[in-house]
Amino acid sequence: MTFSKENFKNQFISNVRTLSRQTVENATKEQLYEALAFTIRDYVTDKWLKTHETYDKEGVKIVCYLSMEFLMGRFLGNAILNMSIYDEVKEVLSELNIDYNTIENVEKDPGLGNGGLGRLAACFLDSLSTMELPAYGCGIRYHYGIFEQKIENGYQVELPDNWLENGDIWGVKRHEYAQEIKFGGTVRAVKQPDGRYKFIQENYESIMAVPYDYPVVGYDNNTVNTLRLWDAYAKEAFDLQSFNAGDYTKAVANQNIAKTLTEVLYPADEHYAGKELRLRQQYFFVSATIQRIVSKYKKKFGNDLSKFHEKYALQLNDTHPSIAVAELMRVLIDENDMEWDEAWEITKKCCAYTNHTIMSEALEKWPIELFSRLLPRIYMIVEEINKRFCEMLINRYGHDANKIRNMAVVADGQIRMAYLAIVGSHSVNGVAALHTEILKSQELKDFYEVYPDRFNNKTNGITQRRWLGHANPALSSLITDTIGDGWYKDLSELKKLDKYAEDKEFCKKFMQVKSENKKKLADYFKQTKGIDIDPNSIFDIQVKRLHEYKRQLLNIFHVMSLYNKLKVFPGLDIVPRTFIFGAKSAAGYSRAKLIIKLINSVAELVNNDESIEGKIKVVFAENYRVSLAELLIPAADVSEQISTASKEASGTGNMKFMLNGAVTIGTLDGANVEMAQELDNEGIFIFGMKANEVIEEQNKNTYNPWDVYNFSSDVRGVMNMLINGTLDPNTELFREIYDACLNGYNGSRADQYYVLKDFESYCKAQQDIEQTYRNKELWAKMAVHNTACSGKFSSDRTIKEYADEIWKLTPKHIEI
Ligand code: 26V
Repeated sequence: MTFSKENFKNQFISNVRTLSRQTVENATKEQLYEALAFTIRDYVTDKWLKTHETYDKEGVKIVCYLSMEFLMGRFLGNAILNMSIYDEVKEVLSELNIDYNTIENVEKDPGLGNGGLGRLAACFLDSLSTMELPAYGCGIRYHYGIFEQKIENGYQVELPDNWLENGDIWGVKRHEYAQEIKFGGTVRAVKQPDGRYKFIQENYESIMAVPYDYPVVGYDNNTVNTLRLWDAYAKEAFDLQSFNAGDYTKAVANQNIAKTLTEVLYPADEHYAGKELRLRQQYFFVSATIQRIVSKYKKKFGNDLSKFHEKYALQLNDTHPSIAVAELMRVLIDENDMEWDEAWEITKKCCAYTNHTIMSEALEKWPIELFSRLLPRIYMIVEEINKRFCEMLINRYGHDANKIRNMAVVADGQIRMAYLAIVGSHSVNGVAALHTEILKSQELKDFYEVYPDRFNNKTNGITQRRWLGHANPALSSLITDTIGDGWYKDLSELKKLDKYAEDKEFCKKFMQVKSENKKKLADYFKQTKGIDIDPNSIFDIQVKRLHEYKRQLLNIFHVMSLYNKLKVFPGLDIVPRTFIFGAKSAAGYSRAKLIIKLINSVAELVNNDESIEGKIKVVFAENYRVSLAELLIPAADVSEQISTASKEASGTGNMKFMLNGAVTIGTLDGANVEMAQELDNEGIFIFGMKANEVIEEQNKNTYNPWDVYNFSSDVRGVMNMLINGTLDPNTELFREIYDACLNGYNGSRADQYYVLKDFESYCKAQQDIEQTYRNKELWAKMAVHNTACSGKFSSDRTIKEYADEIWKLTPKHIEI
């Protein structure tokens, strides 16, 4: 079915009629959304079928991107943009007196991820389809995504996010591919005539995994790949045997497990908690994926699995799916009679592991007790992997007990999932150059020594289709009018804009777009929060998960010190600024929640103090999510990327802001380092300790924040404000933050993320920014320069590197 405006219009009108028995004039916006989504889905379906038909017929190699999280954002707008029918759809709707944006906003934002890692997976899928690379995203169909955040009295309150409430228009349920997943029970070894053992899992409980497929539409081509999310169902609604025997509890137990398994996404990002349900989720989707691809392979290529790795690559998005190493071994050995050594070679050739954090709290280590009880056969395989790995180490290093204990996959009563992933993969990558270097020289030093060839870097990227094309249509048009539309598929084209940084006319237009985007955001805050912000003020934005290492505290301390200055010198000539924060905190992370309260208390104080004449304002944007990011990022003048150096593996928000012409204030951390390089240090304001200084300081442990306190009256002012009743009548409310900064709290070091240590340097960089902003021409030049230099940070570039160097995957053009 080819697209024509006329056909589209008729189909849309007819869908409104059949789906909701309404005329277009009388239909609600929800009904209109549904009809529009169905209409678009029809166009997608043709390409989708053709894509898979081609993959099947030609037996191409496919990558499975295994991830616990896919933070896709809304489907409709993205599909329309990628099919290049945005203008036509908008026109048809306006002919029918329908405002496209109102309809688009009806769609619930599928928040099946926490933050950077989940959004990266979504950007990767977009790039894979656009570059015509055969791929599946494989994950879990959580019924509840990341919680919806409300701010009540300055505190975060979490509400369930029932994203499926109004149906699931984009998901296609595939009963025919259901897989049985086995938990628990015992393993019986049976000696076979040839002397080998066969291992049989018995008395287990079964859960059925049923996939839902979602289309991933490539830009301006016919490729539609699949995001396959597995949902859990009880094998039999009732276990009749138990029921008849009077064991009601057991009879419904399966049902309960099935219900809870895919119920909710774990919302604690970068914090490992060792919860049984989480391990169940991991094995559930990994086992379903592997069983499915092995059986599909056999159907296509026969029962000989010796070339399996030539047809499937498995990319492990962090350690969460690293159980895949053992599950693939199990399927090859137990279910297909392969010998260990051959299975091991194939497994290593299939698997590749991406590390996304060096935060030790995030390291997954499962207790043997739990792991072996839930996955008895998988545990045996992990033990065997560990035994062979340790033997290899002994061969190499002799009986160096410390070395072996430090590196073992199973030690201290735990299974270390990162080590399992490294040992069972042919590739281990970090997500920015600095991050990979830190992995090699610190966290994974021992493994780098043993497997130097496995380690490589893949600097993250973002899709320009969503983060410029869709999020910032006005800037997209300006760019396309100036240098053509090649940037949609090749972001390095933006380099051509650099010469326009000198062109006053162009810069003026560029800043006009920014100004319009700022007005739109100001309207949003007026409508949703009733707050007035000045579109002419500097929009300074920090949006990301709330975490101490990301240092939202540093930002709000700077605001507090500015406020203190304005109180002392009311006439102080500063450029008006609006500080915008957006962040969800893990529900159980009390320090992070207190920081949210602090930001809101500062906002309350500053926004209502007439004596400072509105020179600074603070806004907490509630419920930060993909769709809100699409509104916020295009409106930013200043992008805050201020993590403690060495702690942020890459960051991807930093790239989105840069692409949209914001100027960064940041540390030399994660991908900021590479951004500064691309920019030639123009239009980026770097401050603070370097990664090696942080690491050295951590080792020395001689830093005393009281020295900073005694030296700086600004710091004293801010610290006092935390406990002197200015922010809250309860003077003890923020005592914990005060103590964490100055004295250490609950066993952690004083100022462990060096907020006070970097404070002065940060304030200096903020002053530089203000001075630069006063020079409108210089500022515009820097903004344009940022967009022009952001080409490297397309996820297309990242995916090409993965495909060429790790997956050995070639594009397959889909002909219609
Ligand atoms: C860990 C856990 C532990 C158990 C509970 C749920 C949960 C969820 C996520 C994680 C790992 C989070 C790691 C992560 O998101 N890292 C981020 O990855 C981005 C993409 O590579 C990168 O840009 C960010 O710098 C990095 O923090």
